[in-house]
Amino acid sequence: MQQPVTCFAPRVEPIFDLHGAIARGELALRYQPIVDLLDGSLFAVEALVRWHHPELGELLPAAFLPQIDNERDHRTLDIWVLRRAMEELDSLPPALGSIGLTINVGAEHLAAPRSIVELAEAIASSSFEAGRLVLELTENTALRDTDYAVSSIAELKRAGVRFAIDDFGTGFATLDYLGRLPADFLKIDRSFVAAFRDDKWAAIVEAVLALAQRLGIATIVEGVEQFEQLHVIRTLGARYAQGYFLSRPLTLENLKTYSETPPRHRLRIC
Ligand code: G
Ligand code: MN
Repeated sequence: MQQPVTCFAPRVEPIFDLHGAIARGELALRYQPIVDLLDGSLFAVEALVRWHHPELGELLPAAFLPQIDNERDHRTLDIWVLRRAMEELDSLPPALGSIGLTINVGAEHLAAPRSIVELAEAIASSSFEAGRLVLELTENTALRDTDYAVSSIAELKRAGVRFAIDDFGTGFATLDYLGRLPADFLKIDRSFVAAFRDDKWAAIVEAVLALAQRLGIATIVEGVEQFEQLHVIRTLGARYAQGYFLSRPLTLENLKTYSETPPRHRLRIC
């Protein structure tokens, strides 16, 4: 008698399985220093996620974020990064005890009520001081409900959290945002610094710095890769800077070593 043929469909694991990656411990954080240009002291670190993918190798957010196509999973990732970074920084020696921590949060999530509750709960349940926390609002799509986002920001600000507008000057992070969102910091996108050779771009950055100052918002210039760029932004009056010239994103271990660098050496001034 002929045996019935049983057909098993091959089990296809999704290649970008975020929940699986979290469960298997494939995500890790790096910390990129943000330096105070007044004296070279370490002001804060930006937490940046890496995915050690078993098949694709080490992935940067730019490689995998576009593959995660639902807001719920983006929020899961943001919250995972927030919790892990607060926990790791809390484990640092007291000398590093007061540095700030910046976390990337999709600005569009601030319009999702559940997201605000999740953020507030994660912050409240940690022993990390909320006043050290800066949420960087990044934008992939236009913020649909700015009014709601403004009230969400206000609520988290009452807990002591501060806000930065990330990648300012590109995409959706426009002047309109500066007017509407109660930001504490403005992160000037690295493409402006990259274009510095041209006087026109230096003039734009100078004008943005002046505008931020007028609005009482502190500026963080991103993507500083060369001494000349550092020199120009200091001359133009930027307060904080971040970029490969100052430091690449570091492991927690290397951050401890970096924190021992004499502050003025970071700015290459004697
Ligand atoms: O969008 P956001 O500013 O959060 O992006 C941070 C990303 O920018 C990180 O992936 C980080 O590694 C990268 N980055 C940080 N400093 C520099 C730099 O000086 N040059 C370039 N090209 N990229 C940088
Ligand atoms: Mn950022």
